[in-house]
Parts: sequence; C-alpha cells; structure tokens
Amino acid sequence: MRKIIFLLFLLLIPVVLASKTETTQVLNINDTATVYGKTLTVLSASSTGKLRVSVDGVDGIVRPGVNRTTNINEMYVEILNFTYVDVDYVETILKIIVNLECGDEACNNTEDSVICCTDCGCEGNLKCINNICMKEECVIQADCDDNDPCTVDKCSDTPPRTCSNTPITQCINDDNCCLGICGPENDTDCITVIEEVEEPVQEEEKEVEKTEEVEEKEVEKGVFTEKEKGIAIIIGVALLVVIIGFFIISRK
Ligand SMILES: [Ca+2]
Ligand SMILES: [Ca+2]
Ligand SMILES: [Ca+2]
Repeated sequence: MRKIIFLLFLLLIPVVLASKTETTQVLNINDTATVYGKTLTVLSASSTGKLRVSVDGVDGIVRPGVNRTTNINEMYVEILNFTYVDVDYVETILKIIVNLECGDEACNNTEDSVICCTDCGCEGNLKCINNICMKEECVIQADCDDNDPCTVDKCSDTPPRTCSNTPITQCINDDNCCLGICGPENDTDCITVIEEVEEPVQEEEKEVEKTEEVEEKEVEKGVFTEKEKGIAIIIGVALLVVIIGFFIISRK
C-alpha cells in the first residue's frame, strides 16, 4: 500500500510544479506543511477518513470526497488519498491551495492579522509568532520576577517567550538567597540575613530615644504637665480672691 501511495505522490509532483499556489503533501499526525507562509498541522485523524487540522492556529475538519475542498483560514485543503493505520499513524496526501502570498511584506486586501500576521501584524500587545498572533508572557527577565529571591527568574530566549522560576538549591554568594542549608560560612547572603534580624531591635531603641527627645523638647517649648497645670489654676484662683478682697475693702 505504501508503494502505491509513493507512486501516487510521484504522479502528483507535476501538479506542484505546475502551480505556484498549489502543492501536494504526504502527511502523518503532527506533520506540517507550509505553503506561501501559511502552515497546516495535522492534529488527528479518524478511521472514516476525516482529518482535524490547524492552519496558523485556526482548527478545522477536512472531510474525504472527490473535489471536496475545505477552506481553513484561507488554505484550501482536499484529501487526495488517505490510509488509516491507527490513531497515531496515517498517511494522507493533501492538495493544498493558497491564493495569497503571506510573507511578501505586503498586507494585501485578502489578508488580515488572522490570515497573515506575518505581513499585517497583530492587534494590541500581541506578537506574530509563526504567523499566529499570541501573547508573550514576558519580554525581559524582570517581567518574570516572582518576588522570591530563592528562585531564578528567566524569560525564555525563543518565542513565544515564557517565564520560568527555578528554585535555587545551592549556597551561592550574592544572589540575595539564604537557604536553610546555608550559613555565613558558605553564603554571604546569610550574613545579611543575620544583620537584618538585628536591625529591628536597633530600630526599636531608636524609637524610644526619639519619643524621649520629643517629650523633652515639648517641655522646653512650654508644654505643661498635668501637675503644673493644677498648680497654675490654684494660683490663678488665689490671685482672683485677693483682687476681689482688695476691691471690696477699697469700696468701704
Ligand atoms: Ca502578503
Ligand atoms: Ca525569583
Ligand atoms: Ca545565596
């Protein structure tokens, strides 16, 4: 059977040469075919001859049938031959037609961000990767900061960029991480940790000193204590009595 398929494939080669936009491909599950900047991936197949494929991120079903062409994301696909072995293995010959040129740096009338983001770009902060608009998790390493000094934060080098936060497992100087298994003898960050523990005590002492200073300053500025206020009131009342006494005596 495979020989027959191969011979059939050879017979179809002239079709490939005859047209710039038409090609035939022998494909298995997970195989891809790229035609004019657009890529088809075979996702799965059923024993009845149906193929589930993805064209630049858009999924679709291609059904068997003579001259039965299915348009998936501006890629026209027809099953010319189909051999089902099992769920993981098929041999299918597809005729693929693409009536646009994705990758010529011109966003033509028939193209848009879904059909050909390679030429038309993507909306918002999405990025065109392999002709699919997708959101990248990060751009620089700082985008992956998980606020945990004991993980190494990394933004992957190849698109689509994703974050990884790998736990640190060794005692390394100056990485801001002091693991439980590490100490000042083998990790300078553990010395910093000890200093940071002592610091709040010093801060508390400073606070007490500050409060005392404020109280002293308030006394200097003339702010009276409760006791002083009481004495002042008594003296004031006594003076008032004396003045009133003088006033009464002088009237007589
Ligand atoms: Ca184009
Ligand atoms: Ca981290
Ligand atoms: Ca460290």
